[in-house]
Amino acid sequence: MSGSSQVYRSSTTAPVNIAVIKYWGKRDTALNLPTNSSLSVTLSQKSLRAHTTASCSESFSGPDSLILNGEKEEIQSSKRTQACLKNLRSLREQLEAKDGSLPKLSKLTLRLVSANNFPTAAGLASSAAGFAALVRAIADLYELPQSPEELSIIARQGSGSACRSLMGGFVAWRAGTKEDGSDSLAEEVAPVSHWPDMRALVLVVSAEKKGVSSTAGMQTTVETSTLAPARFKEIVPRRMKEIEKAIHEKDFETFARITMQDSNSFHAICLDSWPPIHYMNDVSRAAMNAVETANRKAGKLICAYTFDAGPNAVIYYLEEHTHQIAGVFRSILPRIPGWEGEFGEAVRPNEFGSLEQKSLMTLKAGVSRVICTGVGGGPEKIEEHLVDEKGNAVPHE
Ligand code: 2P0
Repeated sequence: MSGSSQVYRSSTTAPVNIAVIKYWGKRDTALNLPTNSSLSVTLSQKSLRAHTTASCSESFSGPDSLILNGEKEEIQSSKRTQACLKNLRSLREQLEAKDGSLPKLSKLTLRLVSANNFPTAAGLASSAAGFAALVRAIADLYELPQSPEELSIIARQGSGSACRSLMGGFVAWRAGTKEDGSDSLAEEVAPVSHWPDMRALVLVVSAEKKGVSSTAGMQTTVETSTLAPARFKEIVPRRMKEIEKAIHEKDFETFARITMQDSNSFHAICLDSWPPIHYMNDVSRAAMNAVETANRKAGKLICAYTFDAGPNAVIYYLEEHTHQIAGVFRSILPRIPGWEGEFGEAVRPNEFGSLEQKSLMTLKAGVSRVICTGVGGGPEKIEEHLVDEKGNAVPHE
């Protein structure tokens, strides 16, 4: 193919990340600059991923477009998406200005097509994987030389937590201090290979779209919570140091304690906001109870719960404790979907969890699926395109 009909394409997949030190609060809402640093575990893309194709061509006309899970998204009015596109185009323009032989892709209409393999807005950080995939795919299409850290500054403007999905393993988002946000970026703390036996069991409590959006909730907290300033200034900076050390030393007990403390601290400042923000429900508390029971039975911390802006539980544990943790949940929830797949198949039901009856019944009634997964790698370039050679979106499955 040549000339004006050529369709340039690049595709990538990007992972979901689940924070163990939570981002909750912005010091700048336009640039998505956070009130504190945060740290997450990147989850395996075998279970959860966004897949995005970025394409451009002289034969495309009209404004840039995005199709997400088969539906056209309105991106012209989305300041966040526009900020990402503007930054990426400007980096491409710089390359084109330096090397006149490069095709002027920065001038062409972008057609973006994306699909998640999990429900959007189910409280599973779909915006993180989505913006990470979008930025990575366009950066590859434009053949940008920028590092994942540099691209994380762009993804952050799409959605704060997205900056942490540009890398695998254990990832810190440094809050930074500059007003322009140029030092508010993600950094790999340790790769997957450092602690590959880290597992995560997600209990999906609700696949409904969530009530209070993160963006609105964070603003309410920053403006009204009396507990939040201490969290931003003292508690999180201390915990970041402690948990990074725990990760480097593969000290699971410290990792687990801080993870649970920080989830509770985040939900405490939500409850301390006015009007108060509730994300956890009875099913979440039953999951907490199950984690505490497993830890008590083991006589040490072998698992840790964490909850985001919704009722779903994420439980971290090491592979060697699969039977004591995932096994107990499998025996309580044998028939719900999600036990198939690489990590889940290895889980045998364990009937000796000794969970009290009330929590048991609450979990049985309230958990709709599990996602049995583990720590995974960063975005991957793939040749499976969601836009065909002629520039048409491939129909959504
Ligand atoms: C986190 N969450 O660290 C925290 C914990 C939810 C609870 O990042 O407004 O979708 O797009 O920057 O990233 C969810 O907030 O918010 C989030 P925006 P985002 O994972």
